[in-house]
Amino acid sequence: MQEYKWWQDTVFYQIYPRSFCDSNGDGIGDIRGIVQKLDYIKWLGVGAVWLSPVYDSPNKDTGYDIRDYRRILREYGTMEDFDLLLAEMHKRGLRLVMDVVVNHTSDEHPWFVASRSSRDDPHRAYYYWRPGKGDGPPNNWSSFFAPSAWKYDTITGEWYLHCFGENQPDLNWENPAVREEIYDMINWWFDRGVDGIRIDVVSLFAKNCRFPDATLRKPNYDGHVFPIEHIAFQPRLPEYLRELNARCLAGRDRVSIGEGTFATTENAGSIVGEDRLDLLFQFDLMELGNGEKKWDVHPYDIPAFRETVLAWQRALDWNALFWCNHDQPRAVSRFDCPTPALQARCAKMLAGAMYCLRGTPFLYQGEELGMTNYPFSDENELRDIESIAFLHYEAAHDNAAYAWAGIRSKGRDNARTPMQWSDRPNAGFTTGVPWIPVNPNYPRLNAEQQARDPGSVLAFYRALLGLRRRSEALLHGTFRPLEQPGAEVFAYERRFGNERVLVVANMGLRPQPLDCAQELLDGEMLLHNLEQGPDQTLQPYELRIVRLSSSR
Ligand code: TEU
Ligand code: CA
Repeated sequence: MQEYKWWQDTVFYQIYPRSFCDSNGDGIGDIRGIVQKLDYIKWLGVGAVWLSPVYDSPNKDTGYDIRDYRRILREYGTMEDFDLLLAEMHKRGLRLVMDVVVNHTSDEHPWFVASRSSRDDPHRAYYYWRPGKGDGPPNNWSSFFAPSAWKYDTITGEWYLHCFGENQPDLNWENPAVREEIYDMINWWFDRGVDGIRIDVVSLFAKNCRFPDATLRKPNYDGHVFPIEHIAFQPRLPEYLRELNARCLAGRDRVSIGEGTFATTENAGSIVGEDRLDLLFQFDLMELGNGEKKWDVHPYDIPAFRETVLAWQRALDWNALFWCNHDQPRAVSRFDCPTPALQARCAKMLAGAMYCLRGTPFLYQGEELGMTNYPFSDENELRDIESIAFLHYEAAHDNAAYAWAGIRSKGRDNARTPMQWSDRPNAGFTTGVPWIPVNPNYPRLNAEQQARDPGSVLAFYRALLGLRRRSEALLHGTFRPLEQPGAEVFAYERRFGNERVLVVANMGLRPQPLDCAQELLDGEMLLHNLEQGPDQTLQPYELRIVRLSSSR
C-alpha cells in the first residue's frame, strides 16, 4: 500500500493578498483582511493556503521583488499580524505555504545596493555582473518584462542580468554564500511555523554562466530572443535543489512546490523527487491558447488539453492540478460562453474535469465563484508591469490594437481584480478606493449571493471538494483515460479497489454523443452540472461524475 503525505490529501487555495480583503479601507488587501475570511476558506473545504508574497517590497512586480525577506510589507500589516494569521489558521486546521522568491531580489534589497556600489564590494558576486560588448549588452538575451535582460549601471560601468524586470536583478546561485543566505531565510520561516514553500521560477536558478547568445525561441517581443536554452533547467539545477532539500526540507513534514517555468515531461524529474521538491507547477495546459507568443490569441485547444493531461498523468505519479493563478487569465474566460448561465456551467465543468485527476488541486481566489476576465480598455486600469511594458512596446510599433486584444485575454491583471465578496460597493472588498478596478460584473457574481444559491459555482466547488475527501478513488485511485467519439469530450476513470468513478466532460459548446452512455446512466450520479437529468447526449459544457454500479 502506497503511503500518502498530508499534501496529497489536501486542497490548496492561493491568496493574492493585495486583492483579497481590505480590513482598513486604504484600498489594499491586507493580512487582517485574510484573518476575517478564514472561516470562509475553511467552509469552502480547502486545507491549506498558498500566500503570494507579503514581504517588504517596492512592489514593482507586486511583491515578487523583495527588499527584505524577514519583514512584512507595511501596507499588509506587521509581523504580529502575520503570527496572528498563522495561529488562527492552525487553530482551524489550515496550513500555510509561503511564496519564496529567490531567483532574484528587488534592486532595493541591501545585497544589491551593496553589490552595485563598487566592483570589489563583498556582495558583488551575489548577482551577475558582466562587461558589455562594445556599447551594447553582454549578449542578445531578452527578459520576460523588457526587450533586454541586461541593464547598464553607470556606477561601475558594467551590466547586470535580470530575467524579469530591470528592478529584479537575478541572484547568482553559483555563489555558495548566496545559497546559504537563502537556506537560512527559509529555515527562519519554518522556525516561525509555516508549513511549506512555493518556490518562484525554481527552474531558472542555474544559468549558463558563459552567457552565449541565444537562438530565436519563444520571443516575448517581436524580433527579440528569449534564452530558454541558457537559463531554464541548466545542468546544476538538480544539485542546487538537492542541497536546498538537505538544508531546509529533509526530515521535516513541510511541503515544497516548485514553479517550473518551461518544464516538460522530460525535464520535470530534475525538480520533483525524493531528495528534491514535492510538487511541480507546469504550464503546458496554460499555454494551449497561445501562439508563438503568449499574447497571440487562439481558441483553447481541447484535443491538445486531453493529450497534455494524459502525458503529465503518465510522466509523474503525482501532479499539481490548477486552472488559475495570479499570472494567468481567468479559466472560464478561455472558453466561449454566450450567456452567464453557460459560463457558470462551464466553470463547474472545468473544476470537475481538472480536480478529479490524480494529484493535488490548487484553487485560486475567486475561481470558486467562476470569476472572469476584466474588459480592460484604458491604460489607467492596468497595474501589471508585464502588461504595461508590452502595451508601450506594441503601441510604439503601431500595434496597440494587438496589445489590447492580448491584454484582455492573457494579461495578468485579469486574475488580480479584487475578490468579489458581495454586491455592496467595490464588491465588499474595500470601503475605500480599490488599488485596481473591480470587475463590473460583481453585482451578479459574488460570494454572498452564491453562498445562498445551491445551484451556484461556489456550491458546486464545495460539493466537489467534499466528494473528493470522501472517495478513495478520487483521492488515491489510478487514472485511466477513456476514449470518446467527440474530440471535445474529456473522460477518464479513477479506480481504487472496487470503487470506480468516471468523470466525463464536454469541454465544447456543441452537444456530443456518448459511448458508454448506458453504463453511465446506470451508475450513481455523484455530481452533475445541469438542471435536467442526464441522457444519451452530453450537452454543451456538461460534466458528469458517476460511480459505477459495480463498485462497492
Ligand atoms: O512567474 C514566472 C513565470 O514564468 C510566469 O508565469 C510569468 O509571470 C509569466 O509567464 C509572464 O508572462 C513568477 C511569478 O509567479 C510572477 O508573478 C512573477 O512576476 C515572476 O515569477 C517574477 O518573480
Ligand atoms: Ca488595507
